[in-house]
Amino acid sequence: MKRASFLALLILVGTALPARSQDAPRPTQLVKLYVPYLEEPPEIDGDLAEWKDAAFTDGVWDIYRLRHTFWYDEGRRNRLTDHGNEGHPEDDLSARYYIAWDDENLYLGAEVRDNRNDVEDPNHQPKSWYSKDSICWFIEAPRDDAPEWFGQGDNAFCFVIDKNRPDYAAWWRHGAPKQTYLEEPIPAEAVNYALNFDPWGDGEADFILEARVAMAPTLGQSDPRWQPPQIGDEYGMEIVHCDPDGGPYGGHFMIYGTGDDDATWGRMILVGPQKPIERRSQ
Ligand SMILES: [Ca+2]
Ligand SMILES: [Ca+2]
Ligand SMILES: [Ca+2]
Ligand SMILES: [Ca+2]
Repeated sequence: MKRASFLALLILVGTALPARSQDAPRPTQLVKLYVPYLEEPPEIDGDLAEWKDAAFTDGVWDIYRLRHTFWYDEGRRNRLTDHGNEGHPEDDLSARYYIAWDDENLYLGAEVRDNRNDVEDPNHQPKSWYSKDSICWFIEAPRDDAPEWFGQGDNAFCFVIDKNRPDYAAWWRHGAPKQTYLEEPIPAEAVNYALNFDPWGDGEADFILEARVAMAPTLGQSDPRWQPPQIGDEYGMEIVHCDPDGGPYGGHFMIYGTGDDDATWGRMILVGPQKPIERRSQ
């Protein structure tokens, strides 16, 4: 193939990608995630100890576990990068995620092992959490079966793992009636979050994130059908965890879904309080 036509082909393939991601067959399965009610509001201080046993968590996620999920798409939706100074894949990124709710708030937490903190973004925009170390919870509330791309009811609560806590570090991408992809910081009165770096004393890029997001000023703005939460309500949820580690875009995990199409997000059922797992004495 001549160089010029090869380049033309590359450009064609490149420009076709966004359309392809919308047209791609979506998985025929959805996960169900039973998210418990918290009876005692946690203190947002970067330590999850007081509520992690009462929250939804399904254990450690790393690239090996993701490889065996039905939504896995190697190199595209789920990937890590090697810039020549990265550890083994399991040391590159692994995390436990926590989520719970009460009458007013969603509680979001993560305990993360990362080999490098990277929030430098050469093409920085306030909305570009996806090219910095960040964790983002995609929530549709209430869930419906219509596939939408950040339309009415779709929200992303994104936390950039930056010790300087810039204004854009708690970001809200969302839809609204007849509007899509609205981009703004989470309203200050609707969010509180804490970061605790190197919590286990053996990795400076390791961290704990603890956050509270008020639902009425966020979910309630995105969809007028949203009502104060009740046991049995169904939301949609996906987690996107970005890990550039020195590259422009870099690695990311997508968990419970395949991207911005909210019809692929897991079914998040609001349930009552959960007792901690009891261990037997023998
Ligand atoms: Ca706490
Ligand atoms: Ca990493
Ligand atoms: Ca939808
Ligand atoms: Ca990182």
